[in-house]
Amino acid sequence: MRPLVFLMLLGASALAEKPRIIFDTDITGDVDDVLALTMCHTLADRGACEFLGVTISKDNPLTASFVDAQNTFYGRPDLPIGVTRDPTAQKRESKYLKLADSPDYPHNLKKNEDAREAVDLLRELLAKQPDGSVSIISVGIASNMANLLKSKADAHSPLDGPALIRQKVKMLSIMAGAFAFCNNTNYHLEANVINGIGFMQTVANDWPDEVPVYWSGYEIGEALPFPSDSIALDFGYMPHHIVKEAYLLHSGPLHRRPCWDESSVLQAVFPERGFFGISAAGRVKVGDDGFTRVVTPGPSVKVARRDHILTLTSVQKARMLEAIVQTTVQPPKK
Ligand SMILES: [Ca+2]
Repeated sequence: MRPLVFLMLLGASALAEKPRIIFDTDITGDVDDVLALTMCHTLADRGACEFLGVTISKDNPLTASFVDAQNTFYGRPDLPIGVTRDPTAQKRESKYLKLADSPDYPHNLKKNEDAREAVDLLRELLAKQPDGSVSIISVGIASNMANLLKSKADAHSPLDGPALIRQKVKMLSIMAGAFAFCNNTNYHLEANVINGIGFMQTVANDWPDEVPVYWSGYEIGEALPFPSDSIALDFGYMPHHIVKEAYLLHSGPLHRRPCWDESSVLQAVFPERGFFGISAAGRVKVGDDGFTRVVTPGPSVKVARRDHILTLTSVQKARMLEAIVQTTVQPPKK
């Protein structure tokens, strides 16, 4: 093979390995979803990943409009958006979604009724990608992930949900649960689980064994407080900044909001960069009260090594927080 052809093929294969990400969010109550969505955009701008679309797992009439406003702000006005239409998905008020109605943030998609249904969009996006190439980042309740698992063959793919995931998904990077002492207890019941326990049990029970799941527990985000100084100082490059305004509406100027959801973005895009430690693999079990625990394989315990729990040393913590800040404050690409 001529060297040039070999190099071109090598380049093509390196490009093919760039993570293709889908961001599944409950962007309503907490503001870390907004910062995490920004990271999906800025990391795609830097060429670190390809951003395929956003699905929304909670119910609020302004979710799709806000996400479209933020996507437009970051130069992706046509990024596909899907919303859950599951009547059992949690309805949630928001302190910041009203920014979608501001003239400062123009965009086209104004009503959830005009957005795609989340699972239909997930199935279409997955079916169109190369095998094993998609990293799903899920940072809210698991309504969309559970309903994807329950989905049947359709016009997008002849495969059912688990088979489609097995074929197309490289990893699930999920913010859910608690796996260490955190929030002053060793029995923390984490919001993404307890606001939809049945959904999270479906994911823990039925996600295919062959597709790794990286769990960022409550303790990870709790160890990563977003610096309020950055909100005050780093977003002045635009007269109106949707991230800064959402953060201030939710947390005010002094609060250092934990970076729960941002951690899962970084793990999905840079899984081999050592931002985190990874605990012994096993199986996450979700109790009926929403408590999460890990069962590890042993001589008498036969469970697949599907689930990995993220851990942080103090050095990783500092490095990680700086990476989150720098990718969050990065201006939109012109
Ligand atoms: Ca969230």
